[in-house]
Amino acid sequence: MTQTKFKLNRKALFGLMVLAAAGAMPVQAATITVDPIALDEAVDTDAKCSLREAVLSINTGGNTGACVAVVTEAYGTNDTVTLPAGTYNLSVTGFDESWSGIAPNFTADNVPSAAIGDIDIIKSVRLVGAGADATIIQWGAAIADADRDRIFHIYTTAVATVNVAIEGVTITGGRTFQDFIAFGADDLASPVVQATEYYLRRAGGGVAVGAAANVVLIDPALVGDENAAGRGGSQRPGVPGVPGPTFGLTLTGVKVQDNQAQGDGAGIYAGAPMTATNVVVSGNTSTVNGGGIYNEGDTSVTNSTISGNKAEGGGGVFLTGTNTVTVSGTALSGNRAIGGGAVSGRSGVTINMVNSTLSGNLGDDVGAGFYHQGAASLRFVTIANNISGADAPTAGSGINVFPSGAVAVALKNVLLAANKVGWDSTVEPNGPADPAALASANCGYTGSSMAITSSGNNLSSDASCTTLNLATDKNNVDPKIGALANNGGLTLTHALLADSPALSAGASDAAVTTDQRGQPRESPPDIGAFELDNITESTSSGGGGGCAVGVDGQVDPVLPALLAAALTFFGWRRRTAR
Ligand SMILES: [Ca+2]
Ligand SMILES: [Ca+2]
Ligand SMILES: [Ca+2]
Ligand SMILES: [Ca+2]
Repeated sequence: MTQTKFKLNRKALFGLMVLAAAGAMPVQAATITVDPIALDEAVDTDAKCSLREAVLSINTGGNTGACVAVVTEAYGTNDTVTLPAGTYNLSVTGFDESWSGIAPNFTADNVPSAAIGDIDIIKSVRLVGAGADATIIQWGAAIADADRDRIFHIYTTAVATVNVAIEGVTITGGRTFQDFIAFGADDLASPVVQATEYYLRRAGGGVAVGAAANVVLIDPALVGDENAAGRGGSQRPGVPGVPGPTFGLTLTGVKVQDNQAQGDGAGIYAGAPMTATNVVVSGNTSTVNGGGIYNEGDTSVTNSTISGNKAEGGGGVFLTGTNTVTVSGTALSGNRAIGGGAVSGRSGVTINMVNSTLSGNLGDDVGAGFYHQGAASLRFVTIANNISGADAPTAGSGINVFPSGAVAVALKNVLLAANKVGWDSTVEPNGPADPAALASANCGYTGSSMAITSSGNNLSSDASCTTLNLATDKNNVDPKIGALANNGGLTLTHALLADSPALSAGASDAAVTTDQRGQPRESPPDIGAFELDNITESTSSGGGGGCAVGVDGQVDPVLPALLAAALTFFGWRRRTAR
């Protein structure tokens, strides 16, 4: 401002008076920029601001160590931590989740501390990286697996609302373990008299939202994830009727890769609503449920890839609680679980899936593709080449329902191709050498009824989808699709070949104007997640290149590598007495 005289009109003068009455110039939310070469430390020794020190600044609302928000800024809600390109190696070990009590009344104690182990975030904040391939957050190579913790934990009981946004980073190498607490009573129901065991189980290998530790009681005479009874500690934030703070997680342009959990949700444990956009969740391994994502909130996953994750239930995603989950523009491929290779949903969850592909997932027992107990709507979805065991004679591999009450999975413009059952993973642990020799079961059910309904214009390569029987449905027809490939867009798709019966055989849906790749839908549209444009339909010999996948079901080329990675999983368990 110059020193020359100026006139104030009455309106401007009033404005200044209001500002003066407020006591100060408006202050901005704080922004901290982390130094990529700073040591991971909670107490400053290097005069540089580390990620841990930055989050401690946000949590405490004051400059910590060498982290300084500029003077016109004040800590409050929605502060920002900027993470320039670099690799951020965590090295401060220690666990802030433990247990207390005397058998049988153990409870989990969850005291979030960003000073040790996982980076605990207890205030609303944005973490902004320079892009997932540029900003990497991981445990340092010198830190042994057993000393690692997850990467980020969003939880507190001290603040009413915590909304965290993470953008443009990779989160990798996180670990959570279960700790042995004590032996319980003898299990008299077991044919072999055997003591039950108490464990503290920690969820969320990469990112956890909510109280992610709980005490479980396990009967060693049994196997499987149903063999665990929770005992306190697993508060479910954001669930109606459950008091406590509410949390929200927004992930944009984030990769969550190669994390492990001896608990639910190896990649992401979302005990709260989550919005995930342009996210890659891959190579994560859980010994319980939710290899990629364990979700218990009203969540949306958009334009994302969920691949090569493993778990006991829900290799790609495990969905539970009472909420609605929307999946669009997303590929789920090469995930593996005992039940629900790509998707496993519980009865309270309504799933809306559109413009998405489930391909090449494995279910050692059942439901390699879409395995659900609740209501769902699938529109413009392609479900192909998923392979299951032979858990039940009526079970399906592409879609398997086990309805709880009067719910159904409704299909419209859905393409089902070469989903197989009958694989014996005890004989062929890497997946079947010859999928074409297995029985085809695009649709099926566990229990008493096929709760799959048609809203029209579906196509199945076999005759197993007996309830897809409207005039516009096509059964036992070779869909003529390409292998899972990059056909443009952000995610992998199965292109339609030029002579596919799915071409122009769909019904227009005003809410769906593009395909999975973002290409415009035509009128009438094609069935499935991929739209072949009319010009290509009439002039080309194929949609997106690659070899065709016939009705006999060739394994996708990406599958063998994913299967090899899966092998290291099932023996991966640790038990620690202390
Ligand atoms: Ca420092
Ligand atoms: Ca923690
Ligand atoms: Ca911590
Ligand atoms: Ca078309």
